[in-house]
Amino acid sequence: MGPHRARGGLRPVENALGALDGPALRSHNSPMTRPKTQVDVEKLLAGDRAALARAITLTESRRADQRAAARKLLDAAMPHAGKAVRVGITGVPGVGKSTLIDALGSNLTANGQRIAVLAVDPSSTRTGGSILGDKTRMARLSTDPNAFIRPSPSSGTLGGVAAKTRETMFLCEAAGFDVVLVETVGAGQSETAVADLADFFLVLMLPGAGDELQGIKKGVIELADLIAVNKADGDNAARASAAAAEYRAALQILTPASASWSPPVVTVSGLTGQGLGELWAKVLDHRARLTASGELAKKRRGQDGKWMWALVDERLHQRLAGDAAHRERMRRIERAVAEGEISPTAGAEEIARLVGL
Ligand SMILES: Nc1nc2c(ncn2[C@@H]2O[C@H](COP(=O)(O)OP(=O)(O)O)[C@@H](O)[C@H]2O)c(=O)[nH]1
Ligand SMILES: [Mg+2]
Repeated sequence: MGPHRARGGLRPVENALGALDGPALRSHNSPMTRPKTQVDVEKLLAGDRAALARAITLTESRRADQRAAARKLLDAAMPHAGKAVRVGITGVPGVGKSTLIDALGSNLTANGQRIAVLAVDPSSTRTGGSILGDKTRMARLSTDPNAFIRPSPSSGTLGGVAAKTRETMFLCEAAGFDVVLVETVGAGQSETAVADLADFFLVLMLPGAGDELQGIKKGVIELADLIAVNKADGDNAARASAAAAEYRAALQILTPASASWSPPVVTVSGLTGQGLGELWAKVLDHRARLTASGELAKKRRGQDGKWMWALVDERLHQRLAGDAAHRERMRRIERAVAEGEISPTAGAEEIARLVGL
């Protein structure tokens, strides 16, 4: 994409910059004097990847002054966000998410689109970070000038990580990315968090499913806008079709979340690329239907409300956990509750009092 792709109805960049008074965000400093976290908004909006990367780093900062600068930056970026197709992708580790994203994303960039890939993995501090592994699984996209790959922040509460991912998504959109793919591990609550920031939620399954739905909780099936049985290649092809039939039956007993969309089940192979064209056609069909019915706009507004509360939760959490004395006090309260010395209600009361609630 050219750096000055036209976007209809935008505020002039000068106005956006005008909203960003303050030393941390001035755009005229020479690179020599510019602090690492300073963001050139004009470059960000023109799609500059280095500016985008710096902007994301700024939003992930925990320093109070940088948090304030990050909020200003987001305010400037938000009017330019909102146009991307947002797809969340989940499935158990090993189901082939990264491989599929690499293939699907490469098809899309070959079509002239710019793709951002984000990851939500609140456990990555414990596992040592999976994104390096993911980058090797996304060999094509990681060297594609029209793709941008970014791991989730490596720590924080799930709500906080998801809130940061959401901010990252908005920044990518402001930088002109057409599609944002968010990968999450099929564990814990992260699927719900990702479903809450996506327009379309894609659940990947393995062939040879069986009734137990492979450790994926039934609640996740209910979130799916599409189930794709992956690895439908070679010897697996027949088993994949059988699994797809099972999931179709499982979905039939659920009431679809939308009157204009019944989640389909398809078979795909991220390895061979089989079925990926049909899969993307479904994403676009879903988009067209929910746009026409007004449901997409409504869904996004609902997500904004949840985002706001996630931000509030995160700030409260940081207020509590950011203070060593508070941390020690909370550990003691927790122990006292666990040992039955005080009631959970009394413990919560004491913790709330620490932040003046
Ligand atoms: N046969 C086959 N293997 C695949 C396919 N997609 C991924 N794999 C393999 O499955 C393993 C896990 O893939 P990966 O994309 O890292 O899964 P993730 O953990 O869900 O991101 C790797 O060894 C891949 O080569 C596929 O479509 N067909
Ligand atoms: Mg992966």
